[in-house]
Amino acid sequence: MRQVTLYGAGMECGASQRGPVMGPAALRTAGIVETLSGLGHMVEDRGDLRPEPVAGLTVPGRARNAGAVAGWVRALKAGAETALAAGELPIFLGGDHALSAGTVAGASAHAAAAGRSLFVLWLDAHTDFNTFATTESGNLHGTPAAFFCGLPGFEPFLGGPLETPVAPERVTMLGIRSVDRAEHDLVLAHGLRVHDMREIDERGVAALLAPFLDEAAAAGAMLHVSLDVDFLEPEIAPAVGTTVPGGATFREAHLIMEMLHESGLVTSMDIAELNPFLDEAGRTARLMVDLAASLFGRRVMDRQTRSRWSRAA
Ligand code: Z70
Ligand code: MN
Ligand code: MN
Ligand code: MN
Repeated sequence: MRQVTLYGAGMECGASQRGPVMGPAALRTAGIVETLSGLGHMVEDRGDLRPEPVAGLTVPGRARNAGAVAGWVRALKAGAETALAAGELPIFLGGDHALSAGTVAGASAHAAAAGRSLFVLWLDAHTDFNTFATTESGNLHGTPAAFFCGLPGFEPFLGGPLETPVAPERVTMLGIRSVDRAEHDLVLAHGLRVHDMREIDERGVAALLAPFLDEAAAAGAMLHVSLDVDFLEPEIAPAVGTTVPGGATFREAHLIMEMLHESGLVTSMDIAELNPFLDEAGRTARLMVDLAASLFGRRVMDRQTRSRWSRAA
């Protein structure tokens, strides 16, 4: 049983299309509170966070809505730190993926204060590793991973440098199939563990994920999971602004969630990029809630075999 708290973060200023503002409401309508409560957890919906007001922010290059994004990043960083310090397992309901700049920064600040390391599992079609200098679109939802890994140039987000960046070698990305040229070189240079769809096809998600979870368990680490709707194949998850064909299947996604549950390692989570304006009668919102259910313990059969992870929930 976990103390799960939900925080709406309906930002859309980092995205190219409008609609993610409705993401938190759609996840609530799809029954996220009832579903997680039904699995035996203590679940509390803390309502929607609001961005901090940020005035007169200027950034180099072509970044769009930088002041508005900075306001959300600051509010979300503080929100994540407060929730984790209170012993909660927060789930942040997006909202565009720029929200993770704040949530992961908050989680890493908390981990540092608690003397633990933070591992990040990034489930996405995109690496979201652009900087103000490399972004081609200007959409800041393409930048959060570069921000929380401490790449230079993001000082406007917090009004100063990020004090507790995430070590890039503790970031594993799965599902990747769309990376910009300059972004690609940055990802390689910084040593993130990026597993593209080809690698999933060749080796399978379990073989890619298990060693990462083993390492996090051995380190006594905290684990933040950031799930972008576009990680999934668009035919099963159409409610997202940037659809990229060839995504993770229903079965791959559920297997990842079940392994995460079994690991007992997850300490915070984002559900990002849900755009209910593009959904088909709520099916993507319901799928995201079902995936969360698998992460929080829903299963088909009780396993007779012992879990491979010592800290299993
Ligand atoms: C592209 C950019 C992106 C999410 C699209 C796409 C980024 N690399 N991220 N959807 N979640 O514009 O920077
Ligand atoms: Mn993303
Ligand atoms: Mn994406
Ligand atoms: Mn996207």
